[in-house]
Amino acid sequence: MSKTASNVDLPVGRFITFEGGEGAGKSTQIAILADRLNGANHRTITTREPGGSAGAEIVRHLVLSGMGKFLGAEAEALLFAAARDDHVHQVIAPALRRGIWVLCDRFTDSTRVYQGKLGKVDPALLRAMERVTIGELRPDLTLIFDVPVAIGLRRAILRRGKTAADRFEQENIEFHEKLREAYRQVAVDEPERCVLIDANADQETVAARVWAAVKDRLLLAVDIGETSGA
Ligand code: Z5A
Repeated sequence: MSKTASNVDLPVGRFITFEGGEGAGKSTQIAILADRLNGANHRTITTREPGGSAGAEIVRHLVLSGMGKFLGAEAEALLFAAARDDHVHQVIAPALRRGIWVLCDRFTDSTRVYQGKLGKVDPALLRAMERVTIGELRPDLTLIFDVPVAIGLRRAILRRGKTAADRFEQENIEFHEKLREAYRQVAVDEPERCVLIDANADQETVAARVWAAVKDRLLLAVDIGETSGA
């Protein structure tokens, strides 16, 4: 979390966002990482977007039902922004100020990629919405889960079972291929913040990759009780 004049002297938690296409395994890995961090005495909460706060969950229902699609990409982006505004102010920022680690399933990169790159919403409009919704808040680390489209969609279908596909699962293969490419580009463009995680492996292997990235970027050896030779 970026330090601002109002929180500079307070304990500051770490903010990790999980990004990627359908069925990449984000939710699965968030739960595993939260257990691991809590076990290492870092108070940790998990949350998600759209949603994560009472107001934002209402918007989640609206958007994922597909109602936003008929309003167009810009209006849909505004809905995600409204949800994020509530989520940041009610949940994320207060937790970080209390020194709690926040693991969030999707955040601003989802808007940049889904509504920006895929929906062709003007980047200037997206930046303006970010100024309003998140201010100076930035993830300390963004893990981008990369998996071949066919595998991700197969996982999403298996998980969904007989329930209906949501708004974005209904998009065609070309959409999902572009989505994957756009996310890979985010990792290339912002290497200080982002780590691309090869998620085309079993859950334990992916979890080990996630933990290695978190250790490397955010945890000093002393924090996790390891010696420098470990
Ligand atoms: N969206 C947007 O457009 N703009 C925005 O600003 C924001 C969001 C914030 C939210 O969907 C949608 O909103 C999203 C983008 C858009 N698009 N869609 N759809 P969501 O919250 O309902 O779902 P999601 O974020 O896309 O996640 P997901 O598809 O549910 O997948 P996941 O969390 O990455 O995967 P998972 O649930 O952990 O795993 C899926 C299945 O695979 C499950 O059965 C697991 O047991 C299994 N799995 C997990 N890992 C593995 C491995 N390693 N091997 C094999 N099987 C695995």
